[in-house]
Amino acid sequence: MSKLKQKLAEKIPGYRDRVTKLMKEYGDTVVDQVHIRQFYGGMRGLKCLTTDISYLDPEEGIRFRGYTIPECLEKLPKPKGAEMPYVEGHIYLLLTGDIPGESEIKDVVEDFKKRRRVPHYIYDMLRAMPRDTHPMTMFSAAVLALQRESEFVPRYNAGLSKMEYWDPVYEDSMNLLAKLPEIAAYIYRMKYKGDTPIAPDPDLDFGANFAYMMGIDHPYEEISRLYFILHSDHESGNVSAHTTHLVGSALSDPYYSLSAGLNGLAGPLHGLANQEVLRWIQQLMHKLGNKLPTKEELEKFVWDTLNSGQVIPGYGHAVLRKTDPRYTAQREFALKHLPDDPIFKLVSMLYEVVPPILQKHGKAKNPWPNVDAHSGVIQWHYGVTEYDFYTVMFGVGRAIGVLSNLIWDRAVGQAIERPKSLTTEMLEKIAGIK
Ligand code: HAX
Repeated sequence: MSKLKQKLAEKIPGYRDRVTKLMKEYGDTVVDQVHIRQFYGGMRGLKCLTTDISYLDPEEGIRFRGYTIPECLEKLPKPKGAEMPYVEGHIYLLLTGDIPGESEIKDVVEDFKKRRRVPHYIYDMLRAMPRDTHPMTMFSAAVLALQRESEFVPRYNAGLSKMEYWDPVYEDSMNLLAKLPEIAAYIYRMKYKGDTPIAPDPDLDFGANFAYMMGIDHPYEEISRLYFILHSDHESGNVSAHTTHLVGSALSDPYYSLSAGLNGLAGPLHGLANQEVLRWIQQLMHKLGNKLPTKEELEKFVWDTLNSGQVIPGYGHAVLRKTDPRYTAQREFALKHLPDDPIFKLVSMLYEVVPPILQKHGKAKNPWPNVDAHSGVIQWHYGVTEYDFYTVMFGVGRAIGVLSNLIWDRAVGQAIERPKSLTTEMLEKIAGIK
């Protein structure tokens, strides 16, 4: 058994005891109230989910297992000479709550290498799809097609005890996570680089192997590690996390669950916003004959977007009320590695121009940039100009968080999700209208 799985096996009984105590002794304690606006307003703010893997404070942003992004980047072990930590170490942290040491890291890296091989039928299936299919459709379809590899399904069918569910869900999740960089890079090289996939390098870690298979040189492996870590988790109420959790609650295995979550990530209000940001910026550059706009030109473009009834992509958030620290982490990387990039300069100008306009516009509760406002510019700088691919990379990262959550869901015996609906007439009666 790997050190990571061993650690999980040690931690699960203590968590189960805490959950059992809460459920048995405090099950009727009131946590929140439901308001009519939340029935139609996407249940915004309703406290009815639980996760110990990350917590999103509206003012401070995300903490992974209690650690801020700068703390994670500083404390997690790094490959020799690298600027960014091992993605494998972040997986260890999300799953166990502990910062791994050198021997734990080596163990996870080696375990992932053993799980990497992608069955050939996945490539056959991807190749059979029309090449202009959106890469998120390809990515999600590949995850779904891998479902025949599930270890959860045969073990469940053989009569698995509920206490053991987490074990095959762990195996499926690790097998799946280890394969995602190769599937993503394969889609990229097949679709955009003249069908020239690059075989993985068995000696490289998760982030470096992805950069290698993308065919992009140093420091792209650093941005890959940063990108996957930053996008991994954002509490459990966002669409990709909640969908994965919901589908998994029916005991659909991790392949079904993650594929569903990725389909939610593919929406323009969620993960697809990173592609929308670059498309929007390109429209602007095109309009101005590829020169940097003046502040006035930029302000006009932002107002034109708003006045035509569209949202400003990369700005606003359902929970956050400050600049997203995932934006800031990417901005710091850009300031160090690509300070003179013209699109970075434009993204920086937008950071000055958009918030006051959104405040004046008066609708968005959060006028500040989110993660998606910055992810595209760095990718563009290193040659990944095919912006419809950006959400796939978000998906590789997001899989880390949602699958970690799924393992813990099964470990603590989370029930099938089934909230209750009311009719509009019932709500009118409750409101005293009828
Ligand atoms: N531009 C223009 N209007 C905006 C806006 C923006 N960036 N953000 C919010 N608003 C508008 C909303 O459309 C809404 O208008 P209506 O009342 O007419 O419906 C109003 O302001 C109130 O919305 P809100 O309460 O501030 O925001 P929500 O919680 O409803 O939605 C969103 C949060 C992220 C979906 C929203 O801010 C948005 O559409 N942003 C642009 C798209 C985007 O960047 N999405 C990525 C978010 C991060 C993420 O999940 N990444 O994966």
